[in-house]
Amino acid sequence: MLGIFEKIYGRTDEVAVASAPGRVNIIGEHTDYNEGFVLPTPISQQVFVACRKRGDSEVRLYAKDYGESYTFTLGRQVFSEERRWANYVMGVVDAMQRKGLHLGGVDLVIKGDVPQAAGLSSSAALEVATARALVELFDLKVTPVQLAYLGKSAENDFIGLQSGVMDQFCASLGKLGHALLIDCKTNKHRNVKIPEGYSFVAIHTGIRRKLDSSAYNERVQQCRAGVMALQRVNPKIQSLRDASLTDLVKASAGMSEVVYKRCRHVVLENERVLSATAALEINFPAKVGALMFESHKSLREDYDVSCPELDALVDKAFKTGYVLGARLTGAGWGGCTINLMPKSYVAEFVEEVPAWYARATGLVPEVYPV
Ligand code: NG1
Repeated sequence: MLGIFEKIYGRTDEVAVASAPGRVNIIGEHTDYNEGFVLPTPISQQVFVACRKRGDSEVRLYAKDYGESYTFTLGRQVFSEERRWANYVMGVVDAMQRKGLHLGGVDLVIKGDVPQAAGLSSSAALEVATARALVELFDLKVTPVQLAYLGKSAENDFIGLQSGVMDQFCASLGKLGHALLIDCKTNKHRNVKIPEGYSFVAIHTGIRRKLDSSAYNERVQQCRAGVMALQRVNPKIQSLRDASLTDLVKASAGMSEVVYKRCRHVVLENERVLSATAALEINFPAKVGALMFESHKSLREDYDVSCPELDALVDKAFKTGYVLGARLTGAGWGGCTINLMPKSYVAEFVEEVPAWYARATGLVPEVYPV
């Protein structure tokens, strides 16, 4: 990292370096922006950010993986169509300034190996690594939870995606080898050890998921519509997190069928996250796996965010007989599935499933053991 920094900016004294990992979500999809529960785990791939003060208000960025630069002036950051990666840094700077955190100009380098557009949260890793590096460089007082919310604010207020806090929370507070249970309403969280002898393997469909913000934001709106209908039967409900299946049935006459199905996914997915956490804690991975298959079915049928390639991979995983659970991970519409299996079967999975998928679809899948 310092070698690249020196090559681009000439010196490496007083450089702050920080990193943050990507993540894969074990279970709890589209629950975070409904104040629900999620259970992601960090992956070993990370984004690194190195920066040094400049003494003026220019921010100069260099993205090693693209060989591209971008410069902006503090307080004048504007969304860039050509340098989309730069928006994540600008979004974090924007969020920090709005929080009254005092920054100056910097020279900054980014590099990383988190696969992009794969549902592995390279953007959250970049946001959290950027915020961490700036916090260290300017000696700011920011807690890890606040750091996660700075990243979320970059997404929501600068990029324009109404995403929840799961990815940034996991990038900021996750521990390798552990699942992180996050209560997105209270920010309570705890790391839960993944049982010895079991592995999660992510496999990419080869469909680069353009996080189609309109389809994602449409789901957010549908959930809000559901909450409004639920409030008419139970005014205490603030978000889908507060609703039970009984509330939903009572309120169903006041919502469209599509909204009802979206809400049903979220309400039941929250229950699945808590059950999966308990199952991990009592060392019962087969139960976690069964919940993962259920989650995928619900994402496909009720939330309508799957695609034929994701469904084919989940189906194939089921048919192996040794994969305990599989589901799409991340927002959906392409990207990865996550598969739970005994460690002793990882080699067989990695050999069998991608080759089958390539023959069946003509697409080249990448595999990421977690
Ligand atoms: P991915 O697809 O990994 O970017 C997105 C949201 C999450 C969450 C999931 C669905 C972003 C940056 N993140 O994750 O907050 O809502 O979808 O569970 O949009």
